[in-house]
Amino acid sequence: LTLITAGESHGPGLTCIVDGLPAGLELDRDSINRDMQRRQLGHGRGGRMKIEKDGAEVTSGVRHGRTLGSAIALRVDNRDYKNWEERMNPWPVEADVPEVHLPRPGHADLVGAWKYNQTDIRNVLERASARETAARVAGGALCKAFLSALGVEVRSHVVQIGSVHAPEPATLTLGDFDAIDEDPVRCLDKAASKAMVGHINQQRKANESIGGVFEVVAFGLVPGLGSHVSWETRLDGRLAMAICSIQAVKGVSIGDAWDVAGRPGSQAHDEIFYEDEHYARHTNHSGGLEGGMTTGDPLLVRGAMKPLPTLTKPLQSVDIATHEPAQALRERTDSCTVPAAGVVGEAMVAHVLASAYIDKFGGDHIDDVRGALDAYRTRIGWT
Ligand code: EPS
Repeated sequence: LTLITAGESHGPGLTCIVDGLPAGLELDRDSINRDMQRRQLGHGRGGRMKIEKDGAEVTSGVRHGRTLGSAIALRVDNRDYKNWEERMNPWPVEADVPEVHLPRPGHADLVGAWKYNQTDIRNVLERASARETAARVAGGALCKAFLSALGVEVRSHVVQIGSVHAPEPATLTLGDFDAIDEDPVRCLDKAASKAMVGHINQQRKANESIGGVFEVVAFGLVPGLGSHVSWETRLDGRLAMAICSIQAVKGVSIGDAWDVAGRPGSQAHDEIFYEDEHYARHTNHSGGLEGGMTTGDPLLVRGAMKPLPTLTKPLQSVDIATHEPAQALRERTDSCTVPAAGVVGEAMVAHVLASAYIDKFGGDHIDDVRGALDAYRTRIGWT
């Protein structure tokens, strides 16, 4: 299942192509657009989000609300393009467009300019921008629709913003997430949420940007997605890549990862029981993955996001045209995007899981996938 994106932050628009979904899958336009809007939410967003009202237009691969089995293309317009038509026009313009020469520490600016032989950093930063995640979320919404049809639901929440941590919930259920998007930082704990909002306000006033940690949770997975037999089919690795590929994410963890590293083995694993003719676990330290395969328990994946590299009080840098010391590029920016990154994390996890279902159950039509899944569930007694 491939998901590719194209598009620059202030160009005419973004495109996502998803290829490999079975035919006959029912899609709902509103739920795709709901995800597009959820990605725009969160306390700490900047001026750009007042301009964009994201929605995804399907231009191929779908007819009368059902997939055709062919590649699906989604178009997301950049409303802001009207303010950037000269600077970002795909074709030559009369106007004299100034180049950007001041790389931001922490951004792709400097290395991208070296690597792609650019004198104008804008030729790098436009694609490196996290605006690209709007296209991922559009494609991810299709993966989520496929997973939903197989009984899998993917959610996310924020567990840390800057120095403020939410208390660790003992267990999570799907119902816990019903009102998550109504919270200003998409946090499940009200007191922590309030402290997070306060922290963002305080740091923003100090011209700082703020990072944090989000968690993606998937419910309803069948055991045995992914595989232990070769490194590239281990689901832990695929999820880590998917999460770490999100702009500004520097770390990923699965289950109690960093905590179990410091515990003795007797407190690190999930003991196996047989109750009411079913296998059962009373803990989920593994985050729903053993041997690179899903266990059938909720999948728990976290992404750690660094503070955004565009600062309203810029850091020390160098002008790449003159090599003179200078302050880094100062652009309009968000101060905190961890709540939005959680929504992007859902899309990325949904893509990895949808791929794993297709790898295991194949199917040109959604009914074939369901048939193969049901037969497997019956065989392993997972009912
Ligand atoms: C971004 C900078 C800001 C963000 C943008 C990512 O945009 P601008 O430079 O236009 O103010 O708002 O994110 C989005 C536009 C988005 O849709 O998420 C950056 O430099 O990465």
